[in-house]
Amino acid sequence: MNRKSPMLSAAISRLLALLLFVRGGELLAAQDKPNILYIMADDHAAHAISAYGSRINRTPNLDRIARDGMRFDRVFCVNSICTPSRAAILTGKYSHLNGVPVFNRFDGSQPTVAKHLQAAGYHTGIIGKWHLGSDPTGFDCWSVLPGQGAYFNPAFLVEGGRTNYTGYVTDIITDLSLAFLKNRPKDKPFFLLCHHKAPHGNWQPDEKHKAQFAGQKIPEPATLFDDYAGRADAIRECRQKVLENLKATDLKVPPPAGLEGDALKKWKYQRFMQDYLACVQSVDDNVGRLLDFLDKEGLAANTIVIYTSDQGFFLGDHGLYDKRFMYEESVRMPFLVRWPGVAQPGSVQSALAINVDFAPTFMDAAGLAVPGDMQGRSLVPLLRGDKPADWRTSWYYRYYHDPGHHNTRAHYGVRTETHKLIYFWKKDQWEMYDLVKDPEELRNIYGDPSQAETVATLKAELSRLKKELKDEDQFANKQPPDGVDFVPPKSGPKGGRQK
Ligand SMILES: [Ca+2]
Repeated sequence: MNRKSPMLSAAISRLLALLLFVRGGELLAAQDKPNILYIMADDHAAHAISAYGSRINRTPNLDRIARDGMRFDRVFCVNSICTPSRAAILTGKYSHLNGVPVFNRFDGSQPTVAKHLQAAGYHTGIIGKWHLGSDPTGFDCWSVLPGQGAYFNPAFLVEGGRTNYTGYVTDIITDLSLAFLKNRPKDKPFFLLCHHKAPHGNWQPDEKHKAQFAGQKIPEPATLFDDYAGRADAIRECRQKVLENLKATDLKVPPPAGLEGDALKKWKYQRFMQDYLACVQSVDDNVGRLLDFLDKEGLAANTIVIYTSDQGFFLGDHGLYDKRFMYEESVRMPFLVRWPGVAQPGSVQSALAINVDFAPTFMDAAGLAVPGDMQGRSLVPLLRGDKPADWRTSWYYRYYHDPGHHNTRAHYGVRTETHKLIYFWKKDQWEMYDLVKDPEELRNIYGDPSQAETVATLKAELSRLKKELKDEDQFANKQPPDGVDFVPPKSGPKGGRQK
């Protein structure tokens, strides 16, 4: 029985050879896959990046990515707050399917792009702001801020405990990212999410930059004194207004005596923007450090570098700060991609893209099939400069956190190449904007009789998208409780973890 037939031996040999060949091929293929360095800031609006034509600051290192790669001009966040955007990016799914409509805990047992890439041989890491409550899954290495984290001397959660650091958070996130890159297994491609806390409120700049904007008059946005005429109630009712709602902890110094009304609003705008822009400047410096490292190590040619933010931000636009609303400044994400040999240097892409496209893009870039449960679409063809004939001409938005920190009304809507329709479903109020004639979204034309046909077309499109995306009002009337912000430790070395 021990005697093998020559035929069987030959078959086994062939099988072994084939296995070795496949194994070798896999290894070779793994090394050929591009590395992915995904850098995401928090609340960094595109209109505070010089590559996007900023009137208020210069960002030379972010501009390097745009100069050497592609600038996307129309990338949008489908639920414009921190935690839901992050869940949408990881899963490639809208909030109603990934289970994170508000600031609630992410169920880390669900599939994510990190898990898929890890399974395909990528060395995966997440460093910096996480804000999803549960421990990260799908990462070989993680070091994340608890909740929002601290600007100075931050603690980080790591596998099995916490580590305290001395210094400024943007520098430390970069240091830890560089350590990840230096210590990575060199025979594997890497997937690193470098997530900055900055420039999130309450905007605490580092020593190097804190005085940079102090003596300057930062140009005001054209809509700083928007009077909200003709709009739905939501914008009047919200508490994210520069004049009324910026707190003493946001402004840090009391306003000069006697200032009121428009003069006080102007002063508050200057004060918060000085700190916001100083925080951005540190992010820019630190992105430069990462780019320099890739150059020095010879990694730049095979590494996709992305710079984005979890959503946009009102920089005094419409008299507001923060995000949440479906207006352009809030939902528009910067998205700069350097991919040598694929994205043409200095190119610009204006196709409509959304943050649920990021996970499919990473899959596609890694040569993997996009899982059927992801709702986004790979941006790789757009990066190559080929816009598919059937590319989307509209996208769907839904915000749930009502009343939330800023008394912002829940709404959903659709944006096309030319128009935007918004429905505040708890108020049964509508807004519609013609983005070509009114790019600043000041004239609500929903009730204009001459627009009836456009209203009907957009309502039909809104219903179509809602159905296609399987939004069955899962969270329309009941939200999971908020639970991602850090709770101070009660006792013991592991206290304070969000489980
Ligand atoms: Ca954010």
